[in-house]
This record gives sequence, C-alpha cells and structure tokens, in this order.
Amino acid sequence: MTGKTAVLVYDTIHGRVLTRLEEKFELIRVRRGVPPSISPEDAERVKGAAIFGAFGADWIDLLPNLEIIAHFGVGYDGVDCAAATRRGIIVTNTPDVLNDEVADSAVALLLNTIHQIPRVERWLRSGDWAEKGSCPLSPMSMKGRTVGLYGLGRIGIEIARRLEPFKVKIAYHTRSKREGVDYAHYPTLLALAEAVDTLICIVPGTPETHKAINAEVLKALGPNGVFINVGRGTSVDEDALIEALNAKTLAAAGLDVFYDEPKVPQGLLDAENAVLWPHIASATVPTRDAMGDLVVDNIIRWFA
Ligand code: A2R
Repeated sequence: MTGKTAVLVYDTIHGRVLTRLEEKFELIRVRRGVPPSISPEDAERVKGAAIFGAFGADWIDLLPNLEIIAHFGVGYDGVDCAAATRRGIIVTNTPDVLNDEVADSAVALLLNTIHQIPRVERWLRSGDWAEKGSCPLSPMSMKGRTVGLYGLGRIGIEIARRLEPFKVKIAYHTRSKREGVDYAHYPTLLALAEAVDTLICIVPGTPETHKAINAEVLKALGPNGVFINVGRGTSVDEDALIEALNAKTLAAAGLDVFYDEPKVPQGLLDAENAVLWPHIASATVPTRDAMGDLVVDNIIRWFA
C-alpha cells in the first residue's frame, strides 16, 4: 500500500501508459483474457482502470470503488458500458489523436488491395521475377472508381479527404447527413453499396452495425467490387464475405479487423483476393504514444 490512488492495468497495455501512470498512481496489474482474478483487498482499493480491449461486467462487478474506465482506443465496444452506467462509472476513449494514422492506413490498405501489393512483392522475393518474368497484372485499378464510406465521422472524413486527389467519386452512408460536405449521402447501406464499387467500413461496433455488411451488400458492390474494413470486424458477415471472395462476385477485400480477433477464419487466410492485416491501422509509435497519453491524461483529470 502506497497511499496513492490504485489503478488497475492490463498486462497488455501500451508501455507509455504504464510509465506515466506509475509516476502518480499505485498500479495493480492483472492479466487480460483470463477470468477476472484479483484479491478482495486489491479489488477494494481499485478506483480507476486503464484498459486495452474487452472489459466486461465480470470485472466491473468485482471492483466496488471503481470510478473511471479509461479505454485505450477510439472504439470502446469491448467495454460493458451498460454495466458501467448502472454504477455511475465514467468510460473514456481516445478519439481524434488516431484519425490521421487510421486514415493513412485505410488508403494504404485500399491501394494494397487494388494493386495486389502483397502478391507482387511475393513475386519478387520468391525469385519469380528473375525466373518467370514480369508479374501478372492486377485486374483492378483505382481509375474510375466510386468509393462509398460506411461512416463519415472523425476518421471517415479524413479518409474521404485523402481520397479526393485519387480522382474517385465519393459517397457515404450515415444515419444523419453530415453538414458541410458535398459527397452524395445515401439513406441506407444497401443504397450506398448499389451506387458504388468500393466500400470502406469505418463505423463503430454497435448492435445496429453488427453484421450489417452482409451477402446482399457485398453482391451490390458487383464483380469489380472492393471492400475495405478499418472499423470493426463485427460489422461484417465473414461467411458471406468468404463466399463472395471465392465466387468472385466481389473482386477483393482488404481487412484490418476481424469478427473474433485474433482468430482469422481459414476461408479468409486461403483467399488470394484478400489482403489481411492484424488490426494495425493506428499502430505506429507516435500515434500509440498519443493514445497512451490520452488514457493517462483522462485518469489524471478525473482524479483531479
Ligand atoms: O450515423 P451517424 O450520423 O451517427 O454517423 C456516424 C456513423 N455511424 C453509423 N452510420 C450508419 N449506421 C449506423 N448504425 C451508424 N452508427 C454510427 O459512423 C459517424 O459518421 C461514424 C462514427 O464516427 P465517430 O463517432 O466520429 O467515430 P470515429 O472516431 O470516426 O471512429 C469510428 C470507428 C471506431 O468506433 C472504431 O470502431 C474504429 O472506427 O476505429
């Protein structure tokens, strides 16, 4: 016991969070991904929690004096906000500081997918270039595409602005039309999918967005269609996506997020026309440091 306020931290949280929290708080470190395990004395002392990933009612109910859950990441769908709200516990996230990084990654993933960059690099590294000659061409191009954004919030707008110099047409679907933008707004996701050939998902994981990208939406993108996901894997019916990729009713997909991370379905691993990233859209040292700083600042401000 130190007399300092006790903050619970997952063992997997970014190092910057630990270093900065240690200066002001007593840290009670716990393992993520196991059933909650903490002594009753420690549980009693915990007043704050710094979390990266899921934090359910099982944890929240164990901590009688918890006041704040500071989540590392903008999407806080892993935190049981209903359980927190019932107890009057505040939940914070890390918006804005990752907008540029995620938007840059979204454009990179789109280009990787359309130009089939992982495949062409394998062609060089495997010696095929020297042995077999020029790499087979990608059937897809950015030229003439219409890109639809499912979500046009803090990150979505940054993706849209980055796409303008590519001379593509841009449209979007959100529940409310966004003020101050000229992009075409579609009132439903299906109407958007029917109007575009490229769909980028950047909505939060909520009951409304759960498996919203289904067989019908994917089919509407057409055989030249490209689907990119930098939002949440839970927004996609992965079985339908695998089927569309195999049947080539969809040309390609670029995915940074998956339904049940870190598990990736074999059907996606086997799909030649999918580019797969391990949830890294915000994963650079400067951006993760900025997210870590915001987690710590939120906790410091709350207790001040
Ligand atoms: O629907 P609106 O007008 O609230 O627009 C928001 C849109 N959105 C939806 N669009 C259609 N159907 C829905 N059920 C729905 N729910 C939300 O997603 C808004 O345009 C966008 C969310 O924007 P922000 O709250 O500013 O989130 P941010 O920072 O752009 O991050 C988006 C997500 C995170 O929640 C993580 O899951 C992922 O990207 O990193």
